[in-house]
Amino acid sequence: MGGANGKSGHRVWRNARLATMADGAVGLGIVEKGAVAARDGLIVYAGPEAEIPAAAGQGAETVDCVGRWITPGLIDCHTHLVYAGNRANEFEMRLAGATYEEVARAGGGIVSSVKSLRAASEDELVAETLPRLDALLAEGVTTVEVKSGYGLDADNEKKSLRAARRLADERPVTVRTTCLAAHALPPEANGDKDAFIDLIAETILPQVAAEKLADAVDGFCEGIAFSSEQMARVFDKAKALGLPVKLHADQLSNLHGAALAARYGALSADHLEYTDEEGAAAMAKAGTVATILPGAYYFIRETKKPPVDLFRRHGVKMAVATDSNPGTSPLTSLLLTMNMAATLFGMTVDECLAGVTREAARALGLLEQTGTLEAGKSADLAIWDIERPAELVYRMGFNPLHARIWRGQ
Ligand code: DI6
Ligand code: FE
Repeated sequence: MGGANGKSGHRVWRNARLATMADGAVGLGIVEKGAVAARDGLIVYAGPEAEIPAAAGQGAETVDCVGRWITPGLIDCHTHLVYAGNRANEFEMRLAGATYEEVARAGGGIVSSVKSLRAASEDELVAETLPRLDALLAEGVTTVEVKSGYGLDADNEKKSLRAARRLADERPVTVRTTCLAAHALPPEANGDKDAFIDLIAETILPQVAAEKLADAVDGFCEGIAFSSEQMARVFDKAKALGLPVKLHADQLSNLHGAALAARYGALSADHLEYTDEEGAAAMAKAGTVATILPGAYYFIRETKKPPVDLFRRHGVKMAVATDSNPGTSPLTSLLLTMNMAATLFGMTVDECLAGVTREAARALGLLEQTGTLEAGKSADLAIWDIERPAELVYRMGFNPLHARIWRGQ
């Protein structure tokens, strides 16, 4: 490699069509005859090729895109990518008519993933996760969020988060980690949810924070998991430790998780099938992003859809993510996820594309760094063999990615 000036760190992609996704731009922020220039991993120019400043273009290595489309690199802002084994057996049991209770009694559910994760070494976790990460990257993902939540004790939560951090050493991708210790009750808690919340607040979160293993704290606020009062205790601790929060909210019932998340200024509230108008209004006021997760809705054959129209009316920003996990969304395609968000929930092409770029960056608190094609941001790009952006949402099981650029490379 190496450019005309002998440095590989200065490049221009020219003869391209851009969907800049810039905040405030009309629609996708389309530039028909566009160019993107990057220096030392940062975008120094994105706009009409005819207007590229001399300083941004001169001496750069030039890439002719031959009219291809460039979007920001995709961002999967909600995954449980680090786990061991899988739950295909449960899937088969459910297909044969078994109920959730029967699956759980046969040792299934989140607890079966906890058992597998605890038995796996950190190296094994990294090795098992890489193929899933590679599937995401193959479709242009440049930033991925990864949650813990299958460890459920201090050592195993930390092991998961360390494995997640190591993914960024193994592949050219930005990884954001989230501590989801409040995901489920581990067997050794003997049904005592409050005592487990104490363990999270007094032991797990302080250790995770001290070792800087998490960028945010999440929880599962649900009848089958934790109440809003219990989640509030976790969030109080997260705030005290200086960590932003997110929440699995209102997925299977309305425990007013969206409002709780908003009250804590959460970066995002996720799922939201049962969120009501009060919750949507609170999220809008707090600037909390609604993360829409159609994979789980599809896979567990939910019937209640998230109120996307309510979010539109209140001006709540919507992200779209895979929720990649072994139990309810064994999905590693953001392209298919966009198709599901459009087909199942009526999201528009523009909303889907914003949901996996700009709004996903916002949901991770990374909007200053990535998510749009704008000067000053990381040169994270996806270059596509398509004629129009709608093709990225329209196709199922086809990958038109031509190239993926992470931090200019
Ligand atoms: N909501 C979900 O759908 C998943 N976690 C969560 O908080 C379920 C994860 C699993 O079953 O392994
Ligand atoms: Fe999830």
